[in-house]
Amino acid sequence: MPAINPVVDLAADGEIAILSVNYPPVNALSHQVRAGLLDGIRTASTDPAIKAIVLICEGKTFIAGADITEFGKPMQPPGLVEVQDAMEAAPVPVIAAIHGTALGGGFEVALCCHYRVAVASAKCGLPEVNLGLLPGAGGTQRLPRIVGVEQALDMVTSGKHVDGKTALAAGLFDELVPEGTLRASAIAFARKVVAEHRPLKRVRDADDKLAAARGKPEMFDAFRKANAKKFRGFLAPEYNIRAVQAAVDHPFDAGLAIERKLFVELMQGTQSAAQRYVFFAERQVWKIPDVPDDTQTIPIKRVGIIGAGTMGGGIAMNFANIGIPITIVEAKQDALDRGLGVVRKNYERSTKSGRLTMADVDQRMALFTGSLELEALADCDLVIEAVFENLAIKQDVFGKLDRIVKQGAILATNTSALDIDQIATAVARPEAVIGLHFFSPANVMRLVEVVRARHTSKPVIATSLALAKKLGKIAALVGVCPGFVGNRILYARSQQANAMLMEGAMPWDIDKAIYDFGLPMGPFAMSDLAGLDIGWSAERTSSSTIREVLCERNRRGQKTAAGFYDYDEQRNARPSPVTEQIIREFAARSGAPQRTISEAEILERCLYAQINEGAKILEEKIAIRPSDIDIVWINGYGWPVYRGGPMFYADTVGLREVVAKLEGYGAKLGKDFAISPLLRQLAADGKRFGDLK
Ligand code: 3H9
Repeated sequence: MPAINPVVDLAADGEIAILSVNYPPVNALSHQVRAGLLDGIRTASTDPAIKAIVLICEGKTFIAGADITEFGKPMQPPGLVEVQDAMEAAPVPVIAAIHGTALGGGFEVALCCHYRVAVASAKCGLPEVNLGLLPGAGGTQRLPRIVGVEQALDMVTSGKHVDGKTALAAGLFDELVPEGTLRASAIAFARKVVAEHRPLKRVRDADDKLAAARGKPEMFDAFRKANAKKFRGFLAPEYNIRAVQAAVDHPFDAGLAIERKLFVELMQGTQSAAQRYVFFAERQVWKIPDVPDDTQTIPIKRVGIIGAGTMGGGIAMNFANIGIPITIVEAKQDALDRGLGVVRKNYERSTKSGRLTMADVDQRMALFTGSLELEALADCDLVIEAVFENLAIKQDVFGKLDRIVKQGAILATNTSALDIDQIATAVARPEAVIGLHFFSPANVMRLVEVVRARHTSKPVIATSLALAKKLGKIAALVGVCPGFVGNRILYARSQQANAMLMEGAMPWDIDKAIYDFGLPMGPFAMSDLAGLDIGWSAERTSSSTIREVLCERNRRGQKTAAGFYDYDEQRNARPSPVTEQIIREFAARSGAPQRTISEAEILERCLYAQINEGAKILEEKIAIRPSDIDIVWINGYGWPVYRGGPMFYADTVGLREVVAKLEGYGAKLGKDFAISPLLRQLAADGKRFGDLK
């Protein structure tokens, strides 16, 4: 039998045709793959010698979905549905042989095969929701016909990958076969189907699982309600729900037509464009132009952490989770005991949700060695300092580490504010110094800013990034400047938020605008959560800022049940008349005229100031690319994924509009506010941040 085209091959093993796809890296359904599959199915189905067809993939995975790089471009025929129809209507059984991940369009192709066999390590799923889409090739119609409505809703709105065993139990796979034998086992399975004259099972014809859900629309509303918080702001989950509902309410082809219409709507919208952009941004962020993939890395067998406080303990947990032993150093025994106690408690909490067993907890705790001496860190391959944010103290620690820790080790600081080049002056090996800025709580938050100092070596960078990946984090490589990328942009927003308090807005007005835009909380709620007294001291307080006055009145945030807001016992916030009065008095003293500030102005001043700061960060080469800034803000500060990050958002608004608005706010932005020359230039040229390559 002939090779169909460079990426699809058709061969025969006796009376069984083998249609195989070989399109690295993930066998995505590009135009050539679709064309090859269609040709292959047609050729094999019209060959009288062929009794069954096995569809299998080369490389590390079964088809992982539509080719996302083709989205947004004109579709070249054949469409996927044409391919699927040919499979489903084939006169001989078609068997999908699955390894790796059968995802999205790939799984939808498998659902058009009459049978599915898989190795146990294979997974399947419909992750389109994560791209702001829904399965647009019959997935929302076929899936509930196999697993029922409840499980289908869960799968399409979470996008989760289902493991082989679960898929077998749910009827998504017909048989699991031994690892490494997929091709032979699938051929044997095909022979069995032929010998036993098994029927050509078409998922589209199944109805019993749907019948059970008919006349129960409340099921869908209950699902929406239960997940309202998770789905807030996102269009795709709701569209997925409607598509599954169409499977229940309509015959197959009518349901398919509804699915298509909903799919096209999502595909044309900004949310999906943003989420697809983020998909690629998350992969690009690891690529560092001057640190090639083959850069040598340093084996990390033991990690040292200095400081067993919230940050140190949280950071250490990440390493324990992947089995790396940790030596944790504190100045005093009681602080060390307290820190390790908190770590254990955090782990024990995970046993309640069933994520860990007590044996897991013990195993992880056994990886910790506590010490009161920096000398205990001598053999560590990586030391992360997480002590008090004070340059002199950190320099002192690094000076000592330089004398103690073996050569070749990485000396990292978790500072979020200090100049790492200054810290590096304390050692004779500045090439070993790097910033690893974890976000709090460090065992939960995905983001790590990896901060490259002036002399940081490439192996130290490559090792830090590889390690972050192993920890399950997402890391952005950034340069040294006050606040690095994330906090510097946060500061730009805070300045505007604080300025607006003086002009007549209340904290809750500003927070509401930011929350409704899609962030998990606004700047003032965030300050209350973090504690208003960070960096504040009762001895040195001067009543010169609203924040100071709040602290002086023991309004230090959530922990004192009062800050910008008042809190009840469940920590529910409500606007505070006390805070309002403090702000009004401050504003009166400042002489600033009071006015009503619109939600639009709140958003524009906060967000455009962030965009402007992002542009400066790019100018100064503190971030490598705009999408890295977006990754930082999505993963570190909860910027809504469906708006793609501040820089992507700026492109959707239009940079001319951003500059025009900033100019319009002029004096209100503050005396030091300057519009970034890069932002101005891009706007003048009619360009986007996305054009910066
Ligand atoms: C869909 O199917 C719509 C249909 O319902 C309807 C159609 C009508 N296309 O992640 P990795 C690239 S929507 C193009 O690092 P891993 C990726 O960019 C789709 N390219 O590997 C990267 O490129 P580079 C539904 C893709 O082993 C390289 O492959 N499917 C695609 O960690 C390696 O990727 C999905 O959403 C694609 N579909 O993980 C699945 N997928 O090397 C999306 C990947 O240049 N993919 N690339 O940076 C994944 O979840 C993971 O890639 C996978 C492998 C789990 C497969």
